[in-house]
Amino acid sequence: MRAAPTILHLDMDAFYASAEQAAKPSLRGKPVVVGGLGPRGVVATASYEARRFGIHSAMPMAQARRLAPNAAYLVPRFTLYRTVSDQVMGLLGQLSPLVEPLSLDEAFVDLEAGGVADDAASAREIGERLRTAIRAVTGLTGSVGLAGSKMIAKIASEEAKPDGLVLIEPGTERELLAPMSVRILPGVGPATGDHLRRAGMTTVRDLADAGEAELVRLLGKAHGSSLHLMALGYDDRPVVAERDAKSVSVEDTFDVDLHDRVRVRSEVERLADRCVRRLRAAERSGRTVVLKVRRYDFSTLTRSETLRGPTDDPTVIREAAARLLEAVDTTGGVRLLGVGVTGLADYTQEDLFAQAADALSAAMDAEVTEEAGAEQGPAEGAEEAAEETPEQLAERRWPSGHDVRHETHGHGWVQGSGVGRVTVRFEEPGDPPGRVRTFRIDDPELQPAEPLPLVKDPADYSSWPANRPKSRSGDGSSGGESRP
Ligand code: DCP
Ligand code: MG
Repeated sequence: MRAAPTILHLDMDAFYASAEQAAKPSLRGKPVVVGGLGPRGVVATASYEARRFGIHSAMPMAQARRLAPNAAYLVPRFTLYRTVSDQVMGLLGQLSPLVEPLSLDEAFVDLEAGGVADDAASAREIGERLRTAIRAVTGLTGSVGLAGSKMIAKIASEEAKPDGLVLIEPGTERELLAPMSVRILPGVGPATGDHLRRAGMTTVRDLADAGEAELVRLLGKAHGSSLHLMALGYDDRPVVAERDAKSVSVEDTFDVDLHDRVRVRSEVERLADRCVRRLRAAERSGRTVVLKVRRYDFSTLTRSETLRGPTDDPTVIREAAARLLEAVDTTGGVRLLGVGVTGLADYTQEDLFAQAADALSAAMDAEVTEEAGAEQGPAEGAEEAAEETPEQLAERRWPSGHDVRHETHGHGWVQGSGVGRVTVRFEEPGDPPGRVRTFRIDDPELQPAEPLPLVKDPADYSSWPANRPKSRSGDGSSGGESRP
């Protein structure tokens, strides 16, 4: 625990939904639900407008549709969210070498280690400037918590939501936590929460009063002791940067489950390459390659292979991941894939001969895979189409919410599709709401398109935070209020 509130926790507000609202001007201020639209679909997130109807993450999509039939329902677009996430993480990386990302939209930053804050006043100023920078660069809002520990900083950012900043002065943690539900503490899920409630403990104060011995009796040694420390506001965990982490991993959830084995293989390859880029950026190498597969039924398995020595060689890691995939049955469909490297070291100690041999065989394999991929893609599509209804065909070809480009009308997004028809709204980020037009689903002038940047002409934050960037497009005024 430190004496100054220099641990920062950032969490973007309604992240996927806000990104969609920024991309689609007509959805600003409207209920938007992002998630799986199929029969097994669940809500990934809902805009704050949709949350007023009671919609929240992990709710079945069918239930959300009953609660808010008129909300916009969109499938996730992970490429867009990752681009925004990279921009946000880039800004954080300029504040401190110690940035610990927890997910696409969430990270801890050690401001003291970055030399940008050493007391409450300087921490608050950096927190506000960060919120301004995020808004200027991404067009989205994020909430900031500042405290003397990770646990309290995370609770603070939750209190700050949406679009705010909360700073908790060190020394006041216990008092702050006391009236809160036990569920606020990390590691207390619904089951532990129930267990504690049956023992008469609902608030953090109850836990602190119960004492360590009682909590250990209820929950076991490890969990009981750590919960007792947390109830007292005590949390000494350091912010761990990727370069000091024990592992580096990347993963992707797919908009629709992958069935085609060739596609699954090529996705694993792509993830392996992305993992290597992260590994190299952190100047690390690792010895154990891990493959993670979540199947259509949410069953998740991980497989790992340990190499002779640490490596950061893309072909070696790609090959290991591919071997691990061979042992996994993916016939029912794949929802998520991940590739990671653990057992990290700061150096590479590779059997050079083995590496060269691996590289050669991988290069030969890569050619084969590419050819097979080119053949397989359309064939599989055609096979599936035979079993699809016209509505499903239209939805698969033109997924709701995806970007399109029309030769005459310009950039737009799919608002919906039905039998033989697709409805497109033509608008771009930063524009006023645009007009809707309907086309035949095979209109040759209509093509799928890549997402556009959410901010057309972003301010230059490359030397941030040392110098304030020149004021441009609203920068300099803090977006939204901050609470004490
Ligand atoms: N997410 C998901 N499934 C979940 C929870 C979240 O796919 N069960 C995705 C969608 C979210 C993103 O992760 O936009 C970030 O998760 P958060 O918990 O931070 O939720 P939001 O950013 O959407 O909202 P909040 O403003 O409460 O942070
Ligand atoms: Mg969030």
